[in-house]
Amino acid sequence: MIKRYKIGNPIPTDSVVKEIEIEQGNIPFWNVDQNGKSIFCSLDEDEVVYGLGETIRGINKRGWIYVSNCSDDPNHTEDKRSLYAAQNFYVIYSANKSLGMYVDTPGKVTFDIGYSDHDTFKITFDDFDANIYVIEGNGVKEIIKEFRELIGRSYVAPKWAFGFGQSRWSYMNEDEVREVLSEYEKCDIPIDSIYLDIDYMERYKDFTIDNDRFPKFPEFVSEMKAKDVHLVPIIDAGVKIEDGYDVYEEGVKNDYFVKKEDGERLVAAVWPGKVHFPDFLDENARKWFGLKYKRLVDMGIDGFWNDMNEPAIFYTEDHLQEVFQKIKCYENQNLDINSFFDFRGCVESISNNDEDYRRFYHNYKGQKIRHDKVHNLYGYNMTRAAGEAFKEIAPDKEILMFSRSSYIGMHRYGGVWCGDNKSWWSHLLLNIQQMPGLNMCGFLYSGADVGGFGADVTEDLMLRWVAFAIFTPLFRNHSAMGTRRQEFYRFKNKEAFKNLVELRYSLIPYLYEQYLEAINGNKLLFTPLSFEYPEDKRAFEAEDQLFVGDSIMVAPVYKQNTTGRYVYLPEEMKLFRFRSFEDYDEEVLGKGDHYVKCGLNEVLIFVRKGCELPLYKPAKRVALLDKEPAKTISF
Ligand code: MIG
Repeated sequence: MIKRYKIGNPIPTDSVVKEIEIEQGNIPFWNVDQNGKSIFCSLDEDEVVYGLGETIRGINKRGWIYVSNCSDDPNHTEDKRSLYAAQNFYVIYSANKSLGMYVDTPGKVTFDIGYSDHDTFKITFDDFDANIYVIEGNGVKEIIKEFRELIGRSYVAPKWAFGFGQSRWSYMNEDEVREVLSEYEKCDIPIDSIYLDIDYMERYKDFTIDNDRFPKFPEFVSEMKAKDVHLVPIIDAGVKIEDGYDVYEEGVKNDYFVKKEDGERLVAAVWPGKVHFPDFLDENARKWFGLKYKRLVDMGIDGFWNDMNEPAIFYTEDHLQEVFQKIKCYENQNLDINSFFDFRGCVESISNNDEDYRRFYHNYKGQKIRHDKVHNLYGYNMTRAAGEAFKEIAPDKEILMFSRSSYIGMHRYGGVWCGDNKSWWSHLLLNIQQMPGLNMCGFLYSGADVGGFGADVTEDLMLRWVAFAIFTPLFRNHSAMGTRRQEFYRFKNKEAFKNLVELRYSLIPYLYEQYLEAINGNKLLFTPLSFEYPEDKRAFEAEDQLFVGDSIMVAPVYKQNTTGRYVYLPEEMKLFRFRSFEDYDEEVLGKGDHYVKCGLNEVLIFVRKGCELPLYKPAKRVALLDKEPAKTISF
């Protein structure tokens, strides 16, 4: 049962699709502190808090402080409080209690989940305005189901988007893309898509193609299509200020860009140099920007990723001027330690500065609203622009779309990737732990940059990462400019990569079916163990194992220089240790702890009692998979 409580006068977010009447009275279990702009409740010793979508740390959020404030921060270390997303749904859960809550408000919210006080959950609002949905029901899965019904059906990605995707910042021209494909083909590794990062554009202008690098783009798209390979270009939020660039000129003419208090358009800088930001919150601007995707769709493109939409800001013209002014004052000074730190801080403050988010306004539902008040809706509405337009420009096409920044509601228009992680073992674990929270919030099509985006990957990390990522809907190898090249064919043990990726293709029909079932039945694809075993304390602590769909459990290895790992089985299961689709061994393991061997070329799949897992003959493309499974493994 869902109840809605209203605090203050919340700005609508368009995240829920059902109208729920406002409840009078207090939020059950919670206290309100008007002065502190906060609400708080106590947590029992055995209660966990799951949810909040794409955040740092474990599946259980208890013991840290999380701030919903979409941020372009490429250092996902444990001390951070905000990443790219704002997904304010969670459940407070134990063997005898399940309470779901969705805190719907577009501004900054702080979730202190037993950080200041282990036994208190405190939520503090920048603006004390919110719709709070409280969901009580028959068990945690029922609560999640009700919540997902409230927010509407999740975006459905095309089946080919479950194929392997290779990305890199950036493949610079047609020939580089051709080479990537031919190297994969030489190694017999399946692949369905190749991503184009910002350098495919002409001077980083959205919806343009650099003619020197991709001289006949539509022909090139067809050439790839003929090989069943999809090209997936990136779109950035900022629109380059350049005379003669139609997107810029139309935006100016029709007043589609965000403006400052005085009515001047905000000038910021990102990859293209100086840009204006489209006002995605303005219905007309959203419609206009969305229809621009048609250009690429008309060239045969059927997949996109939306980036830099927190929005990321390298600097704004205004703030830059302020910084220069200040620097002048320091110039002839004898910098003592205080002024030195001030000086350094002043220069470092130019990017993604909070102050900049208070400098511009949106035209949102007929009102002028300062950006910081609706900050968390920006990326959502960029992706919504595309999603709404696709229905119009390509009603019969399935288009892949995922975004970096997100808010609940965006899950109806696209998926997400988890942004700029690093080639760290801890980020493989983070990838595992982010999946259930994302699913709870409606983001089923998701995944992290496999192998890690920043920093240099090692072959063993890549193998272990792939052994997990073959289960995530988005399975994309992506890395940053300047880092070690990490296409699978660059490594020594090409055979192992081939076998792992082939195993992914064997699993795709099962994964896709379970994915659709999770969407249509408002369930999770990745389920924490404790949801299935609420009475089992150990299941609550197993934060590095997940059920994937109804039939299987995975327990990935995420530590270097190990030959296996401890696995906790909440019930008897049958372990299949795969080296390839054809080569595997199996054994039944009883409830309890086991040290399970797992080589770098192996994947552990645990089949639950009474369950079956169909495996298909590996194919080089999703489109080439057989209609019927080659075999079914079961317990
Ligand atoms: O400031 O387009 O998260 O995936 O490769 C970096 C270049 C901008 C950030 C994205 C990343 C992408 C990169 N972008």
